Amino acid sequence: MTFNSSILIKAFSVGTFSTLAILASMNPAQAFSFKMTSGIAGANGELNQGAFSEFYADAGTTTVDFNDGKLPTGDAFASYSFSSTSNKSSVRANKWAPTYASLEEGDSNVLKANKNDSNYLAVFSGNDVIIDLKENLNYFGINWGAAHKDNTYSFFKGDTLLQAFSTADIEAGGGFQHYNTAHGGSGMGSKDGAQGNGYAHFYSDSADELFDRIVISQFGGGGFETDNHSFHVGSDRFTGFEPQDVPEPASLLGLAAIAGIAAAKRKRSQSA
Ligand SMILES: [Ca+2]
Ligand SMILES: [Ca+2]
Repeated sequence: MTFNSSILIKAFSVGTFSTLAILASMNPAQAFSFKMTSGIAGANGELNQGAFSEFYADAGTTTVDFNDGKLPTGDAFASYSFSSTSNKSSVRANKWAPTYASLEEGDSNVLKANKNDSNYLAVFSGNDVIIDLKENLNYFGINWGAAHKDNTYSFFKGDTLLQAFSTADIEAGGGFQHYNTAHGGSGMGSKDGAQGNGYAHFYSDSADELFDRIVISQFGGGGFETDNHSFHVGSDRFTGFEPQDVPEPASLLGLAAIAGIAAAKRKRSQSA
């Protein structure tokens, strides 16, 4: 069975306020925090593999770099699957790959995006990627690149949606770490004709927000490009950063995105 999120969003946008009230109750305040950083270069100093998490070498951390051209499935610690068989979303390599930026030689103020030559994950509308984890996590980090409006992450514990984040949350939180001038871009997630990139960290502020499933979605045009996913197991809050307040996902489209994901999950449950 295929799932068309755009139809659901359209239906939702003319929907009822009672639906909004239900969604609000699904989204407890300040469940998670996020932080955008530069990330770090590859383990041997490689600049052309995108950005990695500053925590990737820590105990209890698993990192997926997609460099073998496939998604980990089956018994993998992080098992990836698609919400539909449309084949729009995939592991690939091209100029849109998320980038790591280093300081321009001889200039301590100018960040230069280094082209990522490796495979990465691209997600498109109607073909979500679902990541099921073997254990509870308190941290998920990604090199987020070529940002578009409504790139969306949703964090679940079992079937309960804990929180979702989209491009608008990053913009509200200060924007992306750098804007890659190697290719054009406009609209949310872009600045001065260049698209946002950086290493985004999402983490639990308490033991009540541990998660074991992540859904990666794009709503609308453009793709959602990411690389170097890092997962950290935990039984309490993530201690790598101090807790901080995060703006609630405020836009109607943000809520519609959550509704679409919830509906997709119900469909999967029914067909399972
Ligand atoms: Ca890669
Ligand atoms: Ca994109």
